[in-house]
Amino acid sequence: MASVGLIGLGAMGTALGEALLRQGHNLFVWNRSAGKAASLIASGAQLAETPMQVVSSTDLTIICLVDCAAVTHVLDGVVGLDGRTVVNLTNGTPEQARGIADTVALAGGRYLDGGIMAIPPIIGTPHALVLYSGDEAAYRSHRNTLEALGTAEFLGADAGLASLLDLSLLAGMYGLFSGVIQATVMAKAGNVPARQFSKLLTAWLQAMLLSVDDISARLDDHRFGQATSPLAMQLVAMENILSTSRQMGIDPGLIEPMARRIRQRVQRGGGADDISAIGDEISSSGSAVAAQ
Ligand code: FVH
Repeated sequence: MASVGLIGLGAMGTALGEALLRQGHNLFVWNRSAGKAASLIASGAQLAETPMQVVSSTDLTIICLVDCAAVTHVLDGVVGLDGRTVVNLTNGTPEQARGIADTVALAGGRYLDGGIMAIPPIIGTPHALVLYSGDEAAYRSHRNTLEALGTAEFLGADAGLASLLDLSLLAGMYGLFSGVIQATVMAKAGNVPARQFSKLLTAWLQAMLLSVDDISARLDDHRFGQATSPLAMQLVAMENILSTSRQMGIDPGLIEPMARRIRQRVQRGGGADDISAIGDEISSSGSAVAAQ
C-alpha cells in the first residue's frame, strides 16, 4: 500500500486518516496541535515534526485545514518536491486553488485540488463524493488511494474547477436550507410542530427537485419563455409569503432577495418568464431584458 501524508487532523482530516488506515495505507501525519494525532497514532500512523517532513517524504500528501490561508502557511517555503503530489482538500476559492497549484508547481510538485461533498461520518464510503481538478496524470497515479476517501470524480485540468463546483454545490445546499428554515419557522408560528411539517416539506421539495433539469436546460439555452408557472403568478405567492411572514413576526430576510429579483423581472416585462430567468438576472452575462 502507498505511504500517504496527511496535514490537518481536524474533524475532516481525522476522518480522512481513519479511512486511509482502514485501507491499509501507511500514514504520516502532522497537525498544528499535535495532541489531535493521538487516535491515528494509536491506529498505526506516524507523527511528523513538521509539515515539510510530510510533504518531502511521501509520494502523496493530502492537506485538509480550516482554510487556504492555513494551507499557504504550512506550504510556505516548500521546495524540492521532485514530482510528489499534493492534494488540497481544504474549502477555498478557485483563485486560491490556482495560487497554491502555482506554489506546488514552482517547488517541482504535482497539484490536485479537491472539494469534499461529504461530512466526516461518511468519509470512506461510496456516499462520500470528492471532486478533483488539476494534474490529471497525478490523479490517475493516485486514484486508487484517493478512492479510499469515497467516490472520486476528476473534473478537469483547471486547478480551480473543483473549488468552483464545491462552492456551487454548497450554494445550492444553503439555498435549500434557507428555504427549509423559513418554511419551518412559518409553520411553527402557526403552531404546527416542525417534525409534523417536515413530512409535508420533504415530499414537496422532492417533487420540486424534478424541476432542476428544466431550469438547467433553460439556463444553458437562455430560454425563459413559455413558462408552466409564469413569474407574474409566482410573484403573487411570493408577496403573500413576505406579508404573512411579517404579520407573524417572522423576518423574511432569507427569501426576500428572491422576491426582489422576481419583482424586478416582472416589472420589466418578464411576467411570462420561467423562474430560471432569475439566473439571467444575477449572472454577469445576464440580459436585463425579459425573454422574447
Ligand atoms: N467538517 C465538515 O463537515 C466539512 C465537510 C466538507 C469539507 N469541509 C472542509 O474540510 C476542511 C477541514 O474541516 P474540519 O471540519 O476538519 O475543520 P476543523 O475541525 O476546524 O479543523 C481545522 C484544521 O485546520 C488546522 N488549522 C487551522 N488554522 C491553522 C493554521 N494557521 N496552521 C495550521 N493548521 C491550521 C487545525 O489545526 P488545530 O487547530 O487542530 O491545531 C485543524 O487541523 C475545511 O476546509 C472545511 O470547510 C469540512
